[in-house]
Amino acid sequence: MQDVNDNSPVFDEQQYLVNVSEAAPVGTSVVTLSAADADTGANARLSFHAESHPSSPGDVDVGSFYVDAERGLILIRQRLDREQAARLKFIVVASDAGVPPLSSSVTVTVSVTDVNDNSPTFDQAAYEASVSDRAPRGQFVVAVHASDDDITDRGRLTYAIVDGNVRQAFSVESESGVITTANVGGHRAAGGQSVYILNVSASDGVYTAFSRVKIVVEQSNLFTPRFTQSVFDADVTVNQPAGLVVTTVSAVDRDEGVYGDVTYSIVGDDADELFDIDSRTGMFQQFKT
Ligand SMILES: [Ca+2]
Ligand SMILES: [Ca+2]
Ligand SMILES: [Ca+2]
Ligand SMILES: [Ca+2]
Repeated sequence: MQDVNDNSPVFDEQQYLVNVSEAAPVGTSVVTLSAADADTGANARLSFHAESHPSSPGDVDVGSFYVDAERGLILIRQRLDREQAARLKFIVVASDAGVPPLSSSVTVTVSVTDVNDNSPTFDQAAYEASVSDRAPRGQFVVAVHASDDDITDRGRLTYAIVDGNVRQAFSVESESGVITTANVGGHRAAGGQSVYILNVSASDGVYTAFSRVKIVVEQSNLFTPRFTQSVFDADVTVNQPAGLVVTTVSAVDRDEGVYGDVTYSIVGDDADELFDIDSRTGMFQQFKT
């Protein structure tokens, strides 16, 4: 008696959920689908093919896989990238060879698991900050931050200062990226500098990114000007032409920059009517008497 094709193929599973590493090479087998057909002969001889899922139209998801028509074996056809597509969904249809054929379909969902295949990236190529040279140890200066597309590296990046940290003036908290003062105070007395260019790194344990941090150490006013002599003697004669130089006083200030600039002035009720001083040079001149 001739068999009638009155049974559709039936998949062993209602749906297939599989995990595949994004590092799996092309050709890796993902899963083997299995279906049964209660008929006999050609009416039960099954073949498989893939179609795009209504929720993932287009060829991207289904195109990532190759379906072996006879065995129901699914292989990776194109390299997977979790950062591009973390979940791929498609339909596999099982058809018998009856005339006409009967078929049924099942959804295959592939979750792509993460590997560390991306480098961290700093939010900024360069950072700038300033801090007083009298800042106490541990004062906040600036926070650097990097991100990483790999989900397994979220919150796991570590930061370091790899170059430019003369005399260990600064330190960075390896987990937060917060840069604080470590040895800035008194840096000038130790011959320190006023501008630091730090090279900082962010690492996920395999890949490392770099950024630049410019820190200006603002000078504070530490020293009082001191005259080079406690007394400057000068002879003054009457009837001299105005402008005769009587003497030149000088004082030094150990501060750098503007705080080290010394200006001169005469203090006294009468003296400034008789004499004039050059505020920049300290040159002391007599008015006509
Ligand atoms: Ca059948
Ligand atoms: Ca990737
Ligand atoms: Ca990474
Ligand atoms: Ca990854």
